[in-house]
Amino acid sequence: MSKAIVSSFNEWDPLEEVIIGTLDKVTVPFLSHEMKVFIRKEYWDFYKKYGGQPYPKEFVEKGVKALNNLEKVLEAEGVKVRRPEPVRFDPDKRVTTPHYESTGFFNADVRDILLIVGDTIIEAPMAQRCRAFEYLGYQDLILEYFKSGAKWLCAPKGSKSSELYDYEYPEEDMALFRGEPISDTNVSVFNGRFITTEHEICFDAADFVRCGRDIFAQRSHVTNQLGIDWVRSILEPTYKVHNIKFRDPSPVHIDATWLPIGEGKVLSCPDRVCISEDMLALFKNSGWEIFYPPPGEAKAEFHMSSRWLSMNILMLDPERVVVEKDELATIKFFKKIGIKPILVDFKDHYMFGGGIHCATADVRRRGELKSYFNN
Ligand code: DAV
Repeated sequence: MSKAIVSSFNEWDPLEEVIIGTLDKVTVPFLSHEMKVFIRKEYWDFYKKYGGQPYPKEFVEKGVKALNNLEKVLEAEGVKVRRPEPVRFDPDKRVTTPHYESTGFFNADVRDILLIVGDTIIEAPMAQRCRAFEYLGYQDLILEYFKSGAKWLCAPKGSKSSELYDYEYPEEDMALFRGEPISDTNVSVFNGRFITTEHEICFDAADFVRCGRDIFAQRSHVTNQLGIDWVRSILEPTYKVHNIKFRDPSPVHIDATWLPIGEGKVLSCPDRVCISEDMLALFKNSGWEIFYPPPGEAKAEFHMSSRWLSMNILMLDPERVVVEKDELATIKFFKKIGIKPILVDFKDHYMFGGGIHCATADVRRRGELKSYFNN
């Protein structure tokens, strides 16, 4: 039995240790070009006005409380929770690189940055300029894990120069909010066009989900094919990294679209179904069942996400799931399929773009590396 502190191969083995991010010194991102696919249009004026400044205090206080609620619930379930050190740098400060100027954004959605595969922590380069330095908030914690025996890899950070972004990307195709049904099939993404180009490697860790020896990755606005190819080059031949595609006009992060919840069970967002024939065949031929959860219904602010944060859940083990307490339909759905919902008051974090899965990174799950597919 492995005693490694960092050891996590899938999304559902019994959870023993987890990182929850922080909203410490969260800063309103500038409405830069690449953020326009991410922020809902009705909030563009807010981001134009406040970009680079701290978020209004009352939003932050509520968001912090939501993260603390999650910490308490997980601890009560016997999970060891780690939080990053307080941010020591000044995220309000404008960062100047040889290619751009920006400010920091936030640290809460640790899933976006850290891809943990087995005993290896991979730091993602991130695609959005305002998130390029977010990794700084996790350095102490990762160093500690490194000293305890974990492997630590940093993906090529790239330059995030203007060549990485498609400045001609049509505005009418931006932030087609992910998850809301769309009738027009002629949107840019369906023709293989994204806000990021293939100029250099870029990815967010949250575009990857882990199922033992098989890892599924989507090309999105924040993860390009070079990013997926880099992860594949690092993890092969122990792991297979598959490209998977969904009918999503504005893909950013896979974990409110396609989320494995146990051996042979995956949640699929009904508004953005899988359109990769080969992947559907792989799941089917390996005996996997696809579950379609109901839409989210919590009353919350959604600045940069769809309402499908309801399915952005965290499995404690194959029998227990952490769900937002107001997502009543989702709670009912899990009960119906025999999974016990553990409730948390979390919706005030939604406005920062993430759900429960986003705000966490599972450091250790009790279990071994296995294959769940007939490849
Ligand atoms: O449905 O808007 C949310 C995931 C963000 N980390 C969505 C995707």
